[in-house]
Amino acid sequence: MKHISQNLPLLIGLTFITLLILAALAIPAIQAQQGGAAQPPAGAIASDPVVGLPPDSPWRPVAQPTDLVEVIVELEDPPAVEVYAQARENTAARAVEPAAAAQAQLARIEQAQQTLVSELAGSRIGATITGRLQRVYNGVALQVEAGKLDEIRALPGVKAVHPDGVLYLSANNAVPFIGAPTAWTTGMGVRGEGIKIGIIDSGIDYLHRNFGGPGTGYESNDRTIIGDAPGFPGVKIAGGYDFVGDDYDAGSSDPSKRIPRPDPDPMDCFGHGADVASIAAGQGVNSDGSTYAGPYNTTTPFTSLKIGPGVAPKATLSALKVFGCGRNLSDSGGLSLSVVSNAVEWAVDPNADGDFSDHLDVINMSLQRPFTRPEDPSVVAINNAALAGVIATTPQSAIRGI
Ligand SMILES: [Ca+2]
Ligand SMILES: [Ca+2]
Ligand SMILES: [Ca+2]
Repeated sequence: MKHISQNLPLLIGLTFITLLILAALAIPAIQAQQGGAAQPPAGAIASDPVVGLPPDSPWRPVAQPTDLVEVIVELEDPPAVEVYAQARENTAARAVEPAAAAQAQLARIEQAQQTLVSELAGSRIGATITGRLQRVYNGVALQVEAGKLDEIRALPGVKAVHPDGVLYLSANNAVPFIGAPTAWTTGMGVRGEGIKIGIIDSGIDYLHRNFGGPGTGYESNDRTIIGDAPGFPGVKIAGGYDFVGDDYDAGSSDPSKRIPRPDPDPMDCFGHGADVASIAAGQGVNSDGSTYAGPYNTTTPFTSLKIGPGVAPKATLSALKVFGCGRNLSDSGGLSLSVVSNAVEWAVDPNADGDFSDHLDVINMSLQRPFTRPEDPSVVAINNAALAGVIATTPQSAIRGI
């Protein structure tokens, strides 16, 4: 109880901020759903590489044995966060500290995955490994010829083989202001202090003044390396990662584009993630283009600001980039369930040391998917992230699909 009471103000603040962000982001998502935006972009249906969709799906593709498909191979052992949560619940015994229990489970999983990966990537099956999940899901993501799937299912230690389905960006721009000053002053006085929000989206423009950046240098920034431009990692955009690289597109007919090529720089290349981040925690921009420095209360000069502050202007952000740069500005391309699961995995353990005490508080995903199944790895991953204390906010249409 001592632990809970010490953290009560943060917990209340967190819940409050989460509800506000959810309210802000749900409005356009519901509109998009009513407008039929749950359809994938034109041209993507015929090339959707998903296998194993429901039999009544109008998008069920006909995969030839030599067609390359993307799947997630689930292993038998539970993911590390389940073991972590069990150890934490067992406070009386405390035989093993939660972090130590999680690290031991990660070591077990790593060993089993290495054995499996050597089979999968060997000459008999010839798969290309595209990702590995250990914290919120125990699985290996890969691209392989469709004709090899039965062989994979028969390998020792394999629990199931899931299609690594495609998600799309939720239409989610021009969000109306939702009355944050009321929240700042009449709620708990909450402005996001001490709260860490992850934006799972197209990246964040950390050079933008709305996030305390210099407002210049976008063109000269190399989007595959960090250290060549200011602002990342920085005070406002405290962390993040590019899980896919700019050329990635899970909905492409070109199999090579469906393979993520990560890099450390999560710079946004078409603005959606920066918009979502702005709504959640932008600092605001003055009429002269400089960063608004506060205060965040009823005196905040909204009418004269170029960009108003977000719901939680004092929160820190992590830029979890899961989209490539798309075929054009209005079409972001797609991402796979394994990629979004990888981002959730990062949110649970940002420094990847197996101790989940540094987890983010909130993750936002403005994503959608036409079909959902409870066993979809991303559904399992998001549910498991809650065991470590990570709250997921998604627009209503996306909840069905992730
Ligand atoms: Ca860079
Ligand atoms: Ca990048
Ligand atoms: Ca950690």
